[in-house]
Amino acid sequence: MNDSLIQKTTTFFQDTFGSTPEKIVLSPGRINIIGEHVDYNDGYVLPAAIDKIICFAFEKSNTTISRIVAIDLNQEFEIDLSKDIQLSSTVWNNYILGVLKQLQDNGFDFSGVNCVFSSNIPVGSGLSSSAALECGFLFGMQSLFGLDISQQNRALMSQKAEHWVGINCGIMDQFASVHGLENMVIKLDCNTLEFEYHNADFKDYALVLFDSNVKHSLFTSAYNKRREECEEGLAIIKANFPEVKSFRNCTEAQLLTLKDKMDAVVFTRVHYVVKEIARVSKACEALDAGNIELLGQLLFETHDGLSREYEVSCPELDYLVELALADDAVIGSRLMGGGFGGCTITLIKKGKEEAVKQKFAQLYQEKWNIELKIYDVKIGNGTSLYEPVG
Ligand code: GAF
Repeated sequence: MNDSLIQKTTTFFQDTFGSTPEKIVLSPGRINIIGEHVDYNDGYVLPAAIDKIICFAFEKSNTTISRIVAIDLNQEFEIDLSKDIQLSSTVWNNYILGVLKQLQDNGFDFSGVNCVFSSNIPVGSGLSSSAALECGFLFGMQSLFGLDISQQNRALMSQKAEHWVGINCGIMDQFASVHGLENMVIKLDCNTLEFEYHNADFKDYALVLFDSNVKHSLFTSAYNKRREECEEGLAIIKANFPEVKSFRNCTEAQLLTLKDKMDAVVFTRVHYVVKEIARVSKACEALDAGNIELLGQLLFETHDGLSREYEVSCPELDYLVELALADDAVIGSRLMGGGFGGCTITLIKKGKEEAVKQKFAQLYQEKWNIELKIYDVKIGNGTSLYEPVG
């Protein structure tokens, strides 16, 4: 699948610029097994890079002008790096502009590029095509100009690019896109950025993504608001328990004593966060022990929290999880990513996937009159240079 994407991108580059690309970069989207909305709350997350990628082809332009072409959108833009970088009204341009701005703000020495890219990561599905865009573009710039940027800083600079665009996101997506390894999930401590790889062996179960095919427009505002609510809650926790430095050190018992001291909505949000951080460690242990049934149960619990307490679900996603709960072949399912649309991540007994997929697709179509998209994903490598063989 990715071979044809690489071929298409390379050919398009040659047709557009009349030369062979100097660098080809592959940059993946991500899934997250568990640990949702806890990255910006200093919690643990369990993401992985996937085999759906953006392919970039680059060369230096040898001027201050960069020309960037999005093949699939049939759109392009130019930016003169000798002028101030400003936000554009075209959203995808901003992820790239944000990376260029990061490079400038950090004093790196680089000039213009010619770049084309093409993707097979579904956009707006919660698979982090934006992180793949930032991390891949940054890696291309780093490789072309020999910039000294560590893997960790690549993730951090890409995250800052996204903040510049307007989403006050955590580090999970960019970290997974940069650090992914085939068949491994990453247990990431979002406080220290220490991480360890764990085998992604789901035994008798297959991971399937059901894409609700909806994206509700309140995503950005609601996402930033959740972050503010958590900050408000944490300030109250710290004022009452000075030994607690972040949510990870706060026990549920401590939090419950503060119920009357917090706004009811804020309490509900942070209650979810404290429980979700604890669930990630349990889930990782269950995965290591091959107890996939327990892992599945934890996914259902997470969805319940995201839907009722954190309120980042939507009726279409809740419906997909209801279908999962009612099906004997499914042991776990939850919305994945920021929410308000996008995908559920679902564990299905191997051998039963096709029947479940067919059933869900039919019922979903009947209920919402929307086509359910379905992706089987493999866990793949992080951002890398493509070296053609032979
Ligand atoms: C989005 C954000 F970009 C991540 O940082 C993370 O907060 C996620 O939503 C929710 O877990 O993907």
